[in-house]
Amino acid sequence: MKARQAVPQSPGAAPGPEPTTGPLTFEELQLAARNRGMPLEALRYDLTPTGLHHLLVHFDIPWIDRAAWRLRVGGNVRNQLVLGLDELRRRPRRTLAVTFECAGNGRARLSPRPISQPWLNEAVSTAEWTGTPLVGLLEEAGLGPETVELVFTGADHGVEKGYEHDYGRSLSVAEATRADVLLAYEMNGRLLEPQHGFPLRLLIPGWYGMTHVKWLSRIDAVTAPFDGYQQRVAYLYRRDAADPGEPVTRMQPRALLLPPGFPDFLTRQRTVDAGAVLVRGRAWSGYGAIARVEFGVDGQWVDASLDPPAGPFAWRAWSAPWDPRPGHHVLSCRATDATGRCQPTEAPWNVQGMGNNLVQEVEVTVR
Ligand SMILES: Nc1nc2c(c(=O)[nH]1)N[C@H]1C(S)=C(S)[C@@H](COP(=O)(O)O)O[C@H]1N2
Ligand SMILES: [Mo]
Repeated sequence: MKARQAVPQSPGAAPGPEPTTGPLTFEELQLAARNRGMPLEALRYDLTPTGLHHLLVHFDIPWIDRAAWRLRVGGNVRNQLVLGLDELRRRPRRTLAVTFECAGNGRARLSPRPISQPWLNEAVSTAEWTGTPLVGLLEEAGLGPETVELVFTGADHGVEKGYEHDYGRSLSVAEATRADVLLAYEMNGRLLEPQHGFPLRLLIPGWYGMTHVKWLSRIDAVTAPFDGYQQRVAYLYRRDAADPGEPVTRMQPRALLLPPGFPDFLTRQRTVDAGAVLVRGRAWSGYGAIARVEFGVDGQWVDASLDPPAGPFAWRAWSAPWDPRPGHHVLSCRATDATGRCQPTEAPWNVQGMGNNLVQEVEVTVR
């Protein structure tokens, strides 16, 4: 057996590579070739087809034997629970359309660029998730009164910045017992695909992706805040190495537009024929309903029309008419939510490149 002592067992976190303004590194290419975004033309769909849903896997997709797999609920509870997939499927069922985004979406548009999965704008999708509400299971388990958090552990295992661990995240009791938090076993009406967490994942509408723990194997009630790597080190907004940071939680507002016209293979620059077009897109926020979307052409903004909301946790469709004049143009859009949060025109830099909701820009040439 290989010595495991070489790898620290507590999340002290070895320093990672320095941010860079240079070309894409080999490490970023390795990550980008495994993980993928939603092609922006898929903004057409209310529900992203499963094969077009964005994907982010920190380690390897674990192999899980359906018959042998169990979810264990333990820790500070009165009744430990051990449940198979069929038992979970017999419990109360709820389906929700949920938009979620990787917290690193926009990272590659930062300067200098933190070295990790190099997302541009495309790490977002919406699916219909079916599962059983977590709160019912927690009531059955009976949380001990000193419980402060629930820890959710996946079956995947690896090393990150020198710290070896099973992927795990925690939630406060208040957040975990919200009625809309699901243990999901179906995505768009079918059992989860291996890459999306088969057989079970956590789904907490409104939050960035890292909290939706895939390949769920354990839920533990704990009496002290969880200090696993993915909780205490990985998902923080930190201004610099000395900053203890703020946890990354809910999604910042963002609007995206479906690039009009057709692309150049290599540069992705767009060509559009002159003549009126309706530019369409989607907008979402984890803090509140989308209240406004603006559409910009060369820095001139107009209000877009909003479609009726498709549900409390799904992105909202918008559209804006555009009468393109021949020449080169930059199209953009920006969302404001019911809490007044909006998108910046300068990227909000932080050490790990989290939550960069800088407005999208699409370059087009009208002919
Ligand atoms: N167990 C486990 N859960 C995980 C991850 C992971 O690597 N392991 N990645 C997280 C991150 S960072 C994101 S953005 C979402 C991505 O979910 P998707 O691949 O189904 O889109 O899963 C989250 N859940
Ligand atoms: Mo993510």
